[in-house]
Amino acid sequence: MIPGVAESLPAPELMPDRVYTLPELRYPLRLNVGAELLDSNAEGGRAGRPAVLAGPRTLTYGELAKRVNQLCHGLRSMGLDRGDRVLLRLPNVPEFIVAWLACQKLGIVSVGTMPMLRARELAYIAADAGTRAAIVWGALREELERAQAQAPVLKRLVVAGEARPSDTTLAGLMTGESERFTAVDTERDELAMIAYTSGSTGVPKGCVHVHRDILASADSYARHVLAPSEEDRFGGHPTLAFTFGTGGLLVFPFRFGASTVLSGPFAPEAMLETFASQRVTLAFCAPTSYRLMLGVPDLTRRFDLGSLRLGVSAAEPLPAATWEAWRKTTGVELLDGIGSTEMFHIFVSSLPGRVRPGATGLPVTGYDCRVVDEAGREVAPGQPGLIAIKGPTGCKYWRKPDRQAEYVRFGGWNVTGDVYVRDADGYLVYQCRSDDMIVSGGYKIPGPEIEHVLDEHPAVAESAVVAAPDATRGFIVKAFVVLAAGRAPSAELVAELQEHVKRELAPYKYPRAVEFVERLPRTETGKIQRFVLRQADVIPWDPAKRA
Ligand code: 3UK
Repeated sequence: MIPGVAESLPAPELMPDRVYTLPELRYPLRLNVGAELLDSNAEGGRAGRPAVLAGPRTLTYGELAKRVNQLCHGLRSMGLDRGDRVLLRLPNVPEFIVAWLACQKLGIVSVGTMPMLRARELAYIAADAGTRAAIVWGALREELERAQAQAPVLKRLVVAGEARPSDTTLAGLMTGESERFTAVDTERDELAMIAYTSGSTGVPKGCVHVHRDILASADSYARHVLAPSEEDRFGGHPTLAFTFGTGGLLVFPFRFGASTVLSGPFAPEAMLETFASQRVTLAFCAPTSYRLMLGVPDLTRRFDLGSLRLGVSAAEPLPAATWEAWRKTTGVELLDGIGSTEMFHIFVSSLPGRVRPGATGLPVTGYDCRVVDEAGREVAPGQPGLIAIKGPTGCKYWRKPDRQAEYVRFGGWNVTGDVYVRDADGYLVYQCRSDDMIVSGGYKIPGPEIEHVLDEHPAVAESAVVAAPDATRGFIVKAFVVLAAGRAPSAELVAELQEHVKRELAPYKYPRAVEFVERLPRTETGKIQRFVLRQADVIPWDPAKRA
């Protein structure tokens, strides 16, 4: 046990430098992650302790448990039960946490979706996961209602927040008498959640997590890197629907009886204000956000960050310059960590007091990590290769037998598509992506998905989308567009194409730069040479050739 860390279900004692599979952690086979995170606190002496802080609202573990239990009865009364999939479309509000925990206690598989997703993206997820019902935040209902037309499986909506008289509401489902609900004991490999990742080819993949592997992430990464106590307050901006947020703002705080601080959409000053006023101790943000916060004038004079003990940085690489600037300004150490939706959370991380700025860090206790070539052979230190990891969490896909087979082919190693170099001391240094995924401000944007949507526009003959370097966001989406016959480039057309993408896809995916070209560079076999476009060595648009 770590002193000061209270756990109902004891965390497995992990030896350093040894990889563990999930069975080797020896969790009871029949457990429920909802009960472990909620009931163990509410019934284990923490009923009066704060669980969720959101602006002026505070929910203690006792109050949270009461709401969750009432919702369990309410969802059952609607005919939803164990094994059903339910889509969640809510911002970071307490209702998200209530809904997620109720799903877990019932054995319902929660399918979190990012608030920015558009109808076609939501319809894909609803159809793929087979979600019969959704719990939706009133202000976010419109895109989901449009998605229903394309995904007939999604029949029922439960509305939280602002609702209409004819709606089935979350509050209405929580009016039952009974404030107790015994969580179902799940079977060994019973699903807890499906988290969708933007696949590099543009087809999202459902990553499956079972009840035990969610706890495993808390007991490996959070416990060994962050060593939380019940006094900690976890805060930050990642959406609860993204496993970075599900872990950092729900699973980890509750696993250690601590509190989570929820806040509205990210804005630099508002985030700093929340850190200061809610006395956040552990921050979870993307590097772009730390950089934007550093741009706030007089930040340390205006915001007292004295409670912050560590900042976790993930979703994209943390440059040494950002690490140093944050440390110099705030005195707080940032811990870079690479995680993924497949792995649930971080598997290679910097450690407090042992940070090497510019390096992601070392494998998290419980995980093993290699840098390999295309054939899976380990490369020498100092040589670039694909990062491959193994541990208690990892690649389990929802109805994607090909991907599953690939995972097996790699002998249980998870290959994320990131190129790394391991230095002589074992520190892992991020280089780049090995595919067409664009990482911008921590968002994952598959180039081919944007091309597909651009090509639907009548002014576009064809397009190619790549990552272009950007001082704030790391990279931005840049589109090279060949126009349809009779169309000419203009600033208005750039804006129109950008609006088209924002309407069809989550707005963060839109191309911030658009360049019109005569043709796209291709190989002899006709494949677009994106590396040429990345070097911007392109054939410019030439009206003379267009006559
Ligand atoms: C990239 C990083 C360099 C990398 C995530 C923490 O980002 C998360 O999950 P996604 O599925 O994307 C995974 C990909 O993101 N990446 C993430 N962290 C870093 N690249 N340095 C980093 N520190 O390309 C990776 O393959 O969206 C992050 C926890 C949970 C998560 N789901």
